[in-house]
Amino acid sequence: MTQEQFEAHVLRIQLDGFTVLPDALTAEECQKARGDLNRLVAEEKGLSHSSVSEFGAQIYNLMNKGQIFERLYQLPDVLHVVRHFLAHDAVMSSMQAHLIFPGAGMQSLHYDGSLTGPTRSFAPADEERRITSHVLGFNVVFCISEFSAGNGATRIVPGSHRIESNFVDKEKPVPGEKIVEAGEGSAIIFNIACWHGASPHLGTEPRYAVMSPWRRSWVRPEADMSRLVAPDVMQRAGEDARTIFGFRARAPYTDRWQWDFGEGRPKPVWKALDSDEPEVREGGRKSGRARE
Ligand SMILES: O=C(O)CCC(=O)C(=O)O
Repeated sequence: MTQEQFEAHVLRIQLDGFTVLPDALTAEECQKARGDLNRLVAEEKGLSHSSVSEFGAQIYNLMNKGQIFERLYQLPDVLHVVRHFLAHDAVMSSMQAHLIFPGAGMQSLHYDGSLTGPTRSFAPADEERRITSHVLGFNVVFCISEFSAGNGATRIVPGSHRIESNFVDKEKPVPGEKIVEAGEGSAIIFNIACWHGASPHLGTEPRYAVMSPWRRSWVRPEADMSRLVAPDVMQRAGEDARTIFGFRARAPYTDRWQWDFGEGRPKPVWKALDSDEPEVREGGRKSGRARE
């Protein structure tokens, strides 16, 4: 990406709330990802509480379920744009597929972040206003197959990221609403405060997408990736891994002198304090003190 292209993406995000990076993934990478998603849909279909249904499928924690998905947080152009708005220590908040099957209806317009914090406005003094002055999170939608009008592509209301009210009228058509048409391999990056939703699927082939949302390091993520990420995935993710998966964003849960801020965990001698079990933590306190 040239500097000129980067600046154009930044301006689009400021004006419209979203931009499209074409060719973020290659055709081969998309083909591999589709194969893995088909496998995962078949595997997860029969699980109790599975998110696979007649018209759609959500598959979570993809970084642990196929090596191809590890690419999605290693793309310099995507990271450049994300970090320009969310800072160098932005944290990946989740990684999930959203497949839409032929016949699926329209998903209501909504904005993200109302469960996890950034657009949650439930305190009386908020007077039903969201925080819109800064970008607090992005969703990054990877088009694992082409997005076109009629195949369930994401629709976005340009400029809606600036609306302070937390009310989204789901009934009325919204003027200026846009179906984002994008080629296979594109990455759609949008401010989570934008009103958006999937459009109806009138076609014949599934629409494949993988979402890798990002948050500021101090905003509660959709999932605590530091507890979810598999050890081999961490190892392959390189030196950025502890930032991307949110280890460095963890609040200390020890005395500050026992905490390694760079690593986002207790210092090795206090490792037992990492446990969720109070008995293990108590034993660790005794042996840590003896070893310090
Ligand atoms: O799949 C899409 O196009 C949008 C999905 C979405 O907005 C969501 O699941 O919150």
